[in-house]
Amino acid sequence: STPWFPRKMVDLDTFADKVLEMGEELDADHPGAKDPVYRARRAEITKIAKTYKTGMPIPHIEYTKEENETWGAVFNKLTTMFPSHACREHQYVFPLLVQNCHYGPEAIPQLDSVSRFLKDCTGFTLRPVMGLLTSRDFLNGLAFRVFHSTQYIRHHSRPLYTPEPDVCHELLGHVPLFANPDFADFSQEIGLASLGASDEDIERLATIYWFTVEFGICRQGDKIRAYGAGLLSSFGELEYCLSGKPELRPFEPAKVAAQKYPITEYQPVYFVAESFKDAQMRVREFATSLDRPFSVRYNAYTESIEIL
Ligand code: H2B
Ligand code: FE
Repeated sequence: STPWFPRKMVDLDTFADKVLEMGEELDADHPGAKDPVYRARRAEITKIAKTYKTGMPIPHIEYTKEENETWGAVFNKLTTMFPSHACREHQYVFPLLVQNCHYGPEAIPQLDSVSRFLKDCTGFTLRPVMGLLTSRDFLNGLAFRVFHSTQYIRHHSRPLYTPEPDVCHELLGHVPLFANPDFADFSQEIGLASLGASDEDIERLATIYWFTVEFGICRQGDKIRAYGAGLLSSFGELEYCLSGKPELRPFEPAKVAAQKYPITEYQPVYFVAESFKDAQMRVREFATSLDRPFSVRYNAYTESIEIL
């Protein structure tokens, strides 16, 4: 039988308290695990995500001086690399985020302002989330052009390291790409394919997501550039992925879907997309090979899924 999936935007409200590992309890090797002040602050911020409902503005967070400084350290380090390493779509949008959403080294931008900006660009919106969702829930959100975003920041003791998504990863890595129409379509395509998919197919789609939205690189003229958020938010790996050392292969979803990958070290292989449009068409084609007795379409007027 077909696994349950969200049919209307409000169905996403059911994801709020279904977070994995680090949602409420921090892993022992997390830099903030033994810091009670950090843990209390995390709990305060994730409470917003726990009670958030569709249609609400995302509550404003008054970030502390320490949190803003952590952000500033990450922002200053990464922005030196974007001109030479980020794809042109990321570079196009970044100054618009500075103008419209107060991106800059001084203070962490507010998710609500960023979400409104994305809505104007591509119809994507952000929802606050307590921590890692299951792959199924997370991908299902993309079908609605919804990106689940953390709102807390990494521990100040290691500004350039985090074992999990945080607001730096979301705002500097993911957000700029969701403002691009072709990338938005591409991401939604993975989301649509995930609705009601079998567990095995969710695993395949999560792997495709990993090698594209998180660790994708793309060809731009005679150069290659990074578009994956895991790369764009990691000073070390952003340098490494374009260094000529790792293996590069063409983006073919059926092959990508079967590729094993490490999650705590740099990737030994990256897949190169020719363009987001091309990648979307390939994922759409791949989706028809998945084991699902129906197809789906998103109705943007009613913000609901139609079953075909
Ligand atoms: N949950 C959250 N909150 N953020 C993510 O980036 C994320 C997730 N990534 N769940 C998902 C899993 C990804 O690793 C794939 C789809 O499994
Ligand atoms: Fe991510």
